[in-house]
Amino acid sequence: MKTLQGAFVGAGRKVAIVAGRFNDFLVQSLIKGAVDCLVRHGARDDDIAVVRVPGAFEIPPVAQMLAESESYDAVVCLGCVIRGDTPHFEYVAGEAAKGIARAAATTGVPVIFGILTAETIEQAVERAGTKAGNRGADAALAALEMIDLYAQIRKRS
Ligand code: INI
Repeated sequence: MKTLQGAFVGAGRKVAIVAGRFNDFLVQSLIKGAVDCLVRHGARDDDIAVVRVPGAFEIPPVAQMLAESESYDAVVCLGCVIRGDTPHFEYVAGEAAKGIARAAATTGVPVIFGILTAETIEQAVERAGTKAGNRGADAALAALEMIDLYAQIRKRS
């Protein structure tokens, strides 16, 4: 039996991070966690680009452009959507998830979903670098793993 799985190699990897500005207090922590994770795995700070967009709804088209640019090995999408009193949350989070999945499926470049979707601000805070970890760092790690996995699969086919 052969098991294929990606290694966490940061050296030489070029990664774009697309981050919403909405709920910026929390998104800043996600960006910090993602950059810290990439650099600690060997990526060069100069090889990481952070691209800011207004909110999570705007992340997919920009992620798609970056993935198609052939300048990055992976695109990490970061944002924070918190449920309010209206159905707005469903539209924003739903479109972000669908668009990111589409970008990943159509470009052949790993496009990673690192958007926090939370019922409350407290839940979001817990996942942005406090007691439930940092979703930005998790997303960066997933990006490194997927870059390496894609390379292995391409080499074999
Ligand atoms: N954008 C977010 O990233 N998070 C949210 O919680 C949010 N809410 O709740 O409204 C949000 N809305 C803005 C949206 O992403 C777009 O920027 C806006 O609708 C303009 O297209």
